[in-house]
Amino acid sequence: MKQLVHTANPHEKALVVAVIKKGGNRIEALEYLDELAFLAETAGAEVIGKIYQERVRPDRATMIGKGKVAEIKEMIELDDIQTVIFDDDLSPMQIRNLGKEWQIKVLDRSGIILDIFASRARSMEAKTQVELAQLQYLLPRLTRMWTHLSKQFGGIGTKGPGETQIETDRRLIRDRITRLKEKLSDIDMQRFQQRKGRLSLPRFALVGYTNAGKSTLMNTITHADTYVEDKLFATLDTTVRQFEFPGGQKALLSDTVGFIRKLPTHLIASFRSTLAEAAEADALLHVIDCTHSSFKDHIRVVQETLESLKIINKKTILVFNKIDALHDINAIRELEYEFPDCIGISASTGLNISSLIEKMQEIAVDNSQDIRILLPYNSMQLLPLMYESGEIIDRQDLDIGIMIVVRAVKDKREILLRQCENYLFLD
Ligand SMILES: Nc1nc2c(ncn2[C@@H]2O[C@H](COP(=O)(O)OP(=O)(O)OP(=O)(O)O)[C@@H](O)[C@H]2O)c(=O)[nH]1
Ligand SMILES: [Mg+2]
Repeated sequence: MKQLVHTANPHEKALVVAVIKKGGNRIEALEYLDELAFLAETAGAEVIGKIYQERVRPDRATMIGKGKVAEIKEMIELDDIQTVIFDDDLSPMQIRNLGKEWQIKVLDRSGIILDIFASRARSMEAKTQVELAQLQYLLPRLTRMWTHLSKQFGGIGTKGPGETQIETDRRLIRDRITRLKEKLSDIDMQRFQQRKGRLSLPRFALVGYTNAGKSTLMNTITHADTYVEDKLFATLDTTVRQFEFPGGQKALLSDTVGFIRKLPTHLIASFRSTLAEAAEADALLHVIDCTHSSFKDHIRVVQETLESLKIINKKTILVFNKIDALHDINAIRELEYEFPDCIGISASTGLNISSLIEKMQEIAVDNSQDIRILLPYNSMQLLPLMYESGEIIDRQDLDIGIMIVVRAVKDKREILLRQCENYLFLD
């Protein structure tokens, strides 16, 4: 299928708009409007204005009231605005009505997020996942007006399936969705095999809100060179790296896509395989930018997203990052009081990283155990199992057999103990 080729025009002028519930938390709503502006800028727009309207409930036909529609129309003409972006998902009818009234492109938060993902996807897996989510988002919105607008205006929010595809009927899109799902399940299977084939070491996964500093922490812990940027959704794929604790014990750390409020559900669903690494980890490092004014809300969003992915009851360390930029360093004491099992660090300066690593090592040690086995030469068929079960700490080829010490993680340990019951060497 042809991918859309429109690239975001860096000077596309945009307005961001939110409807705030009357009597609701206005400060929080305004912070989310700032976040929407950041998303729009990440997508390449220049945000000219942030507008909100307090309402008891959104207008069914236009989301905002008639007066606001007229006010925005004036701004559009005055400032040569090309796009209006809403914080909440718009219905196809609302998009149609507003597009007709303003004669410019009207998008919503999900559309922008999908657009950013589309421009950032590099691997085959990420591209397939994003395309699937885009098509699922597009399907109910496939109206003539939308098609008309996307052709006319291009740019941000229209980086979807190719124009020719938009004009074809829904059945074709449904067929494509089926094929993409099949392709993803093949990729899932490959990934599963890869993970199975990987050395059984204690596994940690970084999770957190976008821009919290996950990739920076990945680089600090594993001395790697993962892409870091002060933009939303710098990382879309999962990378896994091996690292060593002081003393030499090995473990794995994975970095993956960040979460955000109102992440389109299709997108979460299609990134399931990317997030499998977190689902199977022994423990999660939930990274939080504690300098962000809405960080508590970010914690909640991440927890809810993990729950929707059925990643629950995992051992989790709350990692309050960026403490180097905290105005009041004592604030970290309050956090420690409020959130037991948390730790304050700075991924970029290295502050307190060693305490974090200590905490991780405790988990790794709890989860793995050294097993000494004396394997006679007539039972060599069990030797590969030793290597699959964990890290080989010691191996001596003796006259009577091979003396081997395996550091096995919890789930592999039981199999190993069962199979080698007769050869355990207890000193
Ligand atoms: N002051 C300060 N900035 C940091 C720290 N850690 C990360 N940053 C900055 O925060 C921004 C985001 O960092 P990333 O590591 O890309 O964040 P991420 O969580 O991987 O983000 P996504 O991949 O987009 O979800 C970058 O500009 C980093 O330089 C820190 O400890 N202190
Ligand atoms: Mg990242």
